[in-house]
Amino acid sequence: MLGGTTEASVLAEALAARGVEAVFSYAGRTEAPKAQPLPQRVGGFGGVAGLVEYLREGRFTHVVDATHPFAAQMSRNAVAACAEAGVPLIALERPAWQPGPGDDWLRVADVAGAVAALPDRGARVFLAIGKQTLEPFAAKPGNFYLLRLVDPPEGALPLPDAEAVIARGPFTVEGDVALMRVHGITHVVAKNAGGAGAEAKLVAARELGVRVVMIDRPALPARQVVGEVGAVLDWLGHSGTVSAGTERGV
Ligand code: 3Y8
Ligand code: NAP
Repeated sequence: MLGGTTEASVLAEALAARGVEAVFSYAGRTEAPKAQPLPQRVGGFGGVAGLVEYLREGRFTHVVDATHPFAAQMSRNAVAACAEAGVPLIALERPAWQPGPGDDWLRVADVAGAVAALPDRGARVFLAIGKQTLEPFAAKPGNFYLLRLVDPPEGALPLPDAEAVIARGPFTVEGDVALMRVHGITHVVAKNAGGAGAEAKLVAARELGVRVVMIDRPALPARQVVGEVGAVLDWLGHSGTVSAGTERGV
């Protein structure tokens, strides 16, 4: 299984409890990823060809893509590699967030759209989008940026007026309200990740009347998608049964 999300961790627990032979795969984006109750591998496969080879060598019978909705390259590679290797693929994905009453959202298509949507200067922006897509915001150096990163940044931040908090989710509403209040945040930039692990900042923004610039998910190729761990277990043929895993799910 391709992991790295809350849902992936829940699925890993369910597979381990049922004795399903499976391997949990991390990209290696963070220094100390959360331990899983399954054998783990860390690092890229080496593109589609590398994943095809890995699937064949490991004689995997199923692949579960439980990566993040913005891990678009991994998901695209999984579709191509599973088709080439003839291994069935299912994606476990949480629904996108929808704005509710009291929300002040501006939806944009991508990171460039998020930069364009911000004031040219004087805003105090909570960039809760990790560290991989920070550079584009240097186009608007006149704003203050509060970054939230999983690991301490190596070297200087790419933004002149910025501060980083080092924290790994899941986050709480009271924690995010306090964080945004103490920094006088006027805008939140978020990826439409869905799920509960990153939702706190949206509730906090609603309570504080702060504008949210919401980045829509990237388009992904057609594949079977389910929203619940139970549906993955049914697909694997393990719903409710504990069997000595003769099959290997990834
Ligand atoms: C390496 C594994 C679990 C999974 C927990 C979820 C919840 C907490 C919220 C904010 C938003 C952000 C970021 C975020 C969240 C969960 C989940 C989720 C967002 C870990 C993890 C890995 C990563 C990679 C990391 C990215 C970054 C994105 C931070 C582990 C903790 C912003 C996404 O420093 C970096 O390079 C970080 C890179 C990809 C996005 C980016 O572009 O920078 N996730 N996050 C996985 C791997 O190596 O394969 O270290 O334990 C997992 C989790 N992060 O099991 O409890 O399920 O979404 N992750 C976003 O949503 O915008 C933080 O701050 O409010
Ligand atoms: P990405 O841009 O879609 O993928 C880039 C490359 O990283 C892939 O082509 C693959 O390398 C490798 N990779 C990605 N996920 C992998 C995995 N689970 N196991 C093995 N290799 C993986 O990926 P990303 O957005 O950087 O996300 C990386 C990880 O962080 C994923 O596990 C994802 O679930 C997690 N995550 C991402 C976000 C986010 O906002 N993007 C949020 C929360 C968690 P090769 O081509 O060499 O195989």
